[in-house]
Amino acid sequence: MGYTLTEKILREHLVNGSYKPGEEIGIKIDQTLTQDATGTMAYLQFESMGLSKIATELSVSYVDHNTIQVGFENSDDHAYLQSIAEKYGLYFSRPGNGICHQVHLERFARPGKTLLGSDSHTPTAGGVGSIAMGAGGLDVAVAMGGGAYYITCPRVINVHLIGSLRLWVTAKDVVLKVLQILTTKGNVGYACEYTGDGVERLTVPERATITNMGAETGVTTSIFPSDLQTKRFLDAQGRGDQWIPLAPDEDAVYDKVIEIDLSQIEPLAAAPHSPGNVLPVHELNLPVDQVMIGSCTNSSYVDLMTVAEMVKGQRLPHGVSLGIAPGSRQVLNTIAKNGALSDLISFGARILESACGFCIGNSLSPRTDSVSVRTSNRNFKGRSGTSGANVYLTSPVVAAAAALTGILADPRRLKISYPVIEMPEHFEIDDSMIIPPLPEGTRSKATVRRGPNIGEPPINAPMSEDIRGVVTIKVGDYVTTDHIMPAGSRLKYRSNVPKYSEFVFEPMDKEFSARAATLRDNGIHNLIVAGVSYGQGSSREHAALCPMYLGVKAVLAKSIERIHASNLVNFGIVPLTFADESDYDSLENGAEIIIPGINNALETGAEVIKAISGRKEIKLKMDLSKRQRGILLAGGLLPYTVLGNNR
Ligand code: MIC
Ligand code: SF4
Repeated sequence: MGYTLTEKILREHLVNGSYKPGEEIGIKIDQTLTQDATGTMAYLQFESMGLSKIATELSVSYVDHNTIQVGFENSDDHAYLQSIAEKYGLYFSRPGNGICHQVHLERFARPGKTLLGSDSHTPTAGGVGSIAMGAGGLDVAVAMGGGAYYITCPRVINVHLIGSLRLWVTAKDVVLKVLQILTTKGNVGYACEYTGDGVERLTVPERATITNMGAETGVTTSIFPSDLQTKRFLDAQGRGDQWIPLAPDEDAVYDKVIEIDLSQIEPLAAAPHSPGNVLPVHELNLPVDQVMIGSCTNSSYVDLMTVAEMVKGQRLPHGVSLGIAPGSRQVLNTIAKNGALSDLISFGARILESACGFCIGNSLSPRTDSVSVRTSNRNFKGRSGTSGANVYLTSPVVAAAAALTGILADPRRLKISYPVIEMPEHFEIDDSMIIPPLPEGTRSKATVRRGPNIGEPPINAPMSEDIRGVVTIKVGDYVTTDHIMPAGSRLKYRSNVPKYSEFVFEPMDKEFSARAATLRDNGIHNLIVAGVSYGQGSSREHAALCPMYLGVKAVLAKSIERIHASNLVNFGIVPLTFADESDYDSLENGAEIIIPGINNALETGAEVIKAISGRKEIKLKMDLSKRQRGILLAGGLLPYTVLGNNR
């Protein structure tokens, strides 16, 4: 039986465990990336491991999330990150150089390599045949130090693409179709591997749109083969020497197969408030207030050129506001030089920095009750910065059509000819905003710059004998990390855990933080009760780190998403799932809970543990590896690693 491409690359990087889907394996990581919103904490954690340099082939620190710089906090973080890069031997991509995933794809991602990033959209690099995964910052810090990264050995879904896309239908519609089929839940522990003749006609930036938003299904990663399209892209980026051909074996066996005929896909949109809420655009016909084009999903050269061609010579309707954030300085400079930027400006677009910006809700929030059409990948309620807004996710051509007409509708009704834009044979290459690592002998002289907003990462105590506490909050299904630990205007506190902790669950329950802190100070443990798919979305480890700081000891949920579950373990919070889901109904806010003998259960490897609430006994599943139990006993991955365990 042949190997899937996922299996081939993972087997080559296997350093712990045996390759059996469903079991935990340790993987050697070749490349890491961080961004500033998760990176500062990751490097603080790296520093506390006491290592003198990074042990990866390549690590890049990007600044793309917090570039608004209102107040000193963001700039202090940037200075800290630059000084860390100087000291430990990282590349540093300066603010203004672009969004981490877009820049990594352009300049660093390589077929056959493993990449771990402290951002959930790291799988973007799967577009060039890399096994690229998102993780919490602490996991990335450990990988930078040479430690393995642990995942559940994935089952592989084969997404078999046949046929060709019709005009006005794009890669974004392909991934929206995948989301319609797979939904945003139930895919934990899987990887998506794309094959079929339809793949051959998709360029690398198109593939990257698909692997990027694959994150919304909850799969560990998504990957395309490395073929002549990959070679064409790497050649155009002046990196042709890094190309190697990679494909699954002819007789590879997959755990699931989905076939999609590209010629049958229509322009689609994800309606509020989930990327999995996918509908054909022609069913919508909605008046639009705002259109935002950009993000790591859709801000490539071809994406923006297509938009520019569509709007050239036209005028933006008075009721619509249009913002455009090119994904990288390479893209921005190219459209500046060829005149397309001027077409966009003349049309009425507001040109934003090459950064995450609007996507993370830290600028251009739409007005209350508005309809905002965005080319990004997440439309969770309130993520745009306006909880009353209705955000629809679409392709750039659907977004441009909405900007032209003020209506979110099928772009084919515009009756204009489709501007076919080719990927250039040579991209403009200028890496002057990427500072390379200093030669090794000069690094130790670099001093780390720490502003007043940057605190030490808090370290948890080892696991107590029993958990004795109360349900401090009970939440429903699909609670995202944006609900647990809001970004937007609160983002600037990422390096200041006590301050950021004041905003845990802010969008759902403003009193949570104060309530939890009081209980913690009185020696009472906090517990979170949740429904299905708890912790969807971002990789932000603050959604575990800050609850840990507030004294949360366990999450009792119907199910928990992959990255968040590992983050909980990394910060000493026990992820538990109900053996009988109906027990969820019996636990109310404020209910007292005792989980006797948790420490012992972790030590002995029990798979089920009993919790007592009043007269009721509740069975909870502990689906944890031996290593994860060790981490929980130590109080988290940092104490566990400092104790010398994670090699
Ligand atoms: C996101 O898109 O939600 C983010 C902001 O990029 C996060 C990372 C973060 O919270 O800093 C992600 O996707 O992991
Ligand atoms: Fe940045 Fe948005 Fe991409 Fe997250 S999803 S990395 S916030 S552009």
